[in-house]
Amino acid sequence: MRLNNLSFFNAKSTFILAFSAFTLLVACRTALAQSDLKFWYKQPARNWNEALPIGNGRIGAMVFGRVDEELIQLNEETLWSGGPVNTNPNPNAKNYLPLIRTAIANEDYKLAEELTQKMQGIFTESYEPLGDLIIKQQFEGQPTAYKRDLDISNALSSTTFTVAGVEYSREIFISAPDQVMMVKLKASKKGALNFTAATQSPLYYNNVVIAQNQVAMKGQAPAHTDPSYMQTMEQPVIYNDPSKCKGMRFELRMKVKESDGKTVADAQGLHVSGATEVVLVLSAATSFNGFDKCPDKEGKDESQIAEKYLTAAQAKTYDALKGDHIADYHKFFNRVSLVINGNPKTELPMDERLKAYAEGAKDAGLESLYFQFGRYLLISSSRPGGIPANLQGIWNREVRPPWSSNFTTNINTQMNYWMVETANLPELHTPLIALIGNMATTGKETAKNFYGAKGWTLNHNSDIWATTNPVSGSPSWANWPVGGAWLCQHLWEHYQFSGDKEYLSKTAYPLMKSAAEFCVDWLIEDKNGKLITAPSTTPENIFLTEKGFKGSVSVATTMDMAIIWDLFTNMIEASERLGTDTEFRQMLIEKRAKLFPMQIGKKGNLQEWYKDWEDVEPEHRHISHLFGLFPGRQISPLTTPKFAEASRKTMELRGDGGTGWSKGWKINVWARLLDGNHAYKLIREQLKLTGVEGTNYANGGGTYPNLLDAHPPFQIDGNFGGTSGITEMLLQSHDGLINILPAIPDNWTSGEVKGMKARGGFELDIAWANGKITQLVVRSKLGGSCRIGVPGNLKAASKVTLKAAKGENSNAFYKNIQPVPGGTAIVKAGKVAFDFPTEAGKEYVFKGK
Ligand code: FUC
Repeated sequence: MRLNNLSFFNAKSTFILAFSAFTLLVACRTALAQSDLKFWYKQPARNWNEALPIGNGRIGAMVFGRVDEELIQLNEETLWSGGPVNTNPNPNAKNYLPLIRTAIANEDYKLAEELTQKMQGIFTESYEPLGDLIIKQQFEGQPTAYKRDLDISNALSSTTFTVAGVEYSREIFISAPDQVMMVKLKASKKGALNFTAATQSPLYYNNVVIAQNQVAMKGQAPAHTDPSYMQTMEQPVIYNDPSKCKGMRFELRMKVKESDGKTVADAQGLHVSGATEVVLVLSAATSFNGFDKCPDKEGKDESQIAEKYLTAAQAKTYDALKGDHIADYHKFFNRVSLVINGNPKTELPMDERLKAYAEGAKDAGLESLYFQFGRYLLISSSRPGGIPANLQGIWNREVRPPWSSNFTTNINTQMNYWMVETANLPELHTPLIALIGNMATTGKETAKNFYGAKGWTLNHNSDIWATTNPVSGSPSWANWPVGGAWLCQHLWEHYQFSGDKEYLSKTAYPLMKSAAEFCVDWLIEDKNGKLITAPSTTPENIFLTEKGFKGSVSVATTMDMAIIWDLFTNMIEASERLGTDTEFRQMLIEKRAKLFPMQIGKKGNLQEWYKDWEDVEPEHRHISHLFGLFPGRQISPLTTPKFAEASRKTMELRGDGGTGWSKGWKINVWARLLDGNHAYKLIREQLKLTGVEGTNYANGGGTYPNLLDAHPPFQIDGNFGGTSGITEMLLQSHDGLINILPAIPDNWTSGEVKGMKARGGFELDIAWANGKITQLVVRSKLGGSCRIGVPGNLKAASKVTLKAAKGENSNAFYKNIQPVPGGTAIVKAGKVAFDFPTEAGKEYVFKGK
């Protein structure tokens, strides 16, 4: 609904602000540095959940920091089982569609469930580990003064200890510009370094000597790996596909780059003796050559690629490699800094710090570190030209990892990227965008073969081969063809933040349009003329009918309709922005108006199903029906207060429990409900130290000693979701204005965040104290009117007229969504909304008053 008057914002007058708009190109900003971004431990990692992750997007490592047998577990992001996907594994699938629809129309949900299972295909493949680097070092005596740390402000890991009066150190990093992993070992006494560096893999492999100071580990990935939850009598991991179209090759190279000692190489590894300082360099590659190429016979020459990186690194000094690595990392990391309550310092190692926090200690520094750790992890696992961060980012040690360590697209993959634009890392979005492009290719086949529909579709998970079909298993998760439509939100948001029209027209729009075409075909009319999806599920929840049947297949789940509403709305705006496709746009406007509507249930909650059924598991970890509130924009306390209130009720009924990513999601939702204190409560719960290994839903959630999120098991989405939640507490820009500090908890009495992004190409620095802005800086990349909602009043600084916000936001990126009277939460928070004009490339400074 549109309104001409924003008087409820409580903005009384027009403010003419004095001075100093100065031109400053956003790109040329001084690097921001945030201290306190190193965390450490007094002892080596006892298990994987204590080891520390490093990575350059492609190569990943978990550093255990062990003294006499250092373990560094390695990954390469393209190393997956399998090969190009069969897009028609179940040619009969679509024949069941009319039968399912009849069963649902007859309200025979049992039959519908059974028939829906016939519309299923094959499982995805698995992300595989590369292997281990083991450094065996001989010592006489026990280590003292042990310390290992991870410095996320420089992406460096180090381990130091003393044995028999000799200080030893190891410094490790993985460089993106040079595509190598560097390990520098040092001893304080001349000639005291004696070690063997060996490599091994849980996959098929063979170690060979390349030169006196260089070895290679050559291996092959499985042709197929069954998901870990599949229990059949058959071989779960199969090697050697005779067609050479499955099972990629890989190679790891390791070389002594610099040493003042002696090196000998054999099949056991590199043996170094009598050295004081040694630099090892490692490189890795696979034969993966694209989602649609046979990885063996059409594969890349992995050996040549690994060799090329090693040779290039040889020409540079260790210090030059390190300097370039840090400079490259800073380019991303230093764009955003966050200080909460002054980031109070602590002397505690991370495991003890987490324990103290779980026991109730205040540690705002840990909260801001956790925010930055999410950014660190994404920079380390998702680089342009590469593969997106999977369920474990790029860090996996198992041949059959939990849920195949794949791309689970009914929440998890999207959660990985929720913060990428707001936390100023837009380039890191591109691997996901590229994968969406691949999914659209296979997804067109899935749309045709499984649904007899146009366009492209994706179900609840995928892999490096861009699998899109419904996998086998319970329809509650397997049959869910709106995964592609959801991912299209990422295509749109990448434009919303950058304003890059060429990207919108060439990349995003065609993919969005094709996904919308699928949805148009997939929707059918119900007897009242509403458009519904059928069959329809809502991940991964089960309803209980009046007759006591427990099922998952019905029609028009709230999430289905919300995702389609989101895609249609984004498409409508995209075609307006591009000035194209008038007829298609009109058709979408008409269809959107007929979508089965959101409903409020008898408990005052937002209904999850088309009927007001009970949940079999009322505290289920998924909160799919709240898609419209987050990550969507159909519901907001400002624009649809009634549905926002129903969403709040739903959240109360679901409770604050849940596994790792579920809590991450809930932080975002409470922030969107503008309830900072509730969001904060969940941050504290998410940071609760856990040692729980294995899969455990009941006792779920928490953070491992290495700061990685526990589903359990480890799943990286919770980390990224947590970072996103904090961004949503600091800044929102989805519902008609830039809402500054929309959900600051009482505990964050003061703070400063720099470099956050808002839609329409704005970048903001926000400083606050006692719930009021002290300084606000807005940098405009694209120009245009800027509408801000701020707690308290603003005064002076730039030569710009600050007017009370009125009527429609004229900025194209904020059009079509207008606050309504009754959308009062912002007023309750004492907010004032202003408009001011901006010019591209200029910076505007305001002070609180
Ligand atoms: C979804 C979740 C599971 C798990 C899996 C990877 O299916 O429901 O809990 O996180 O993704």
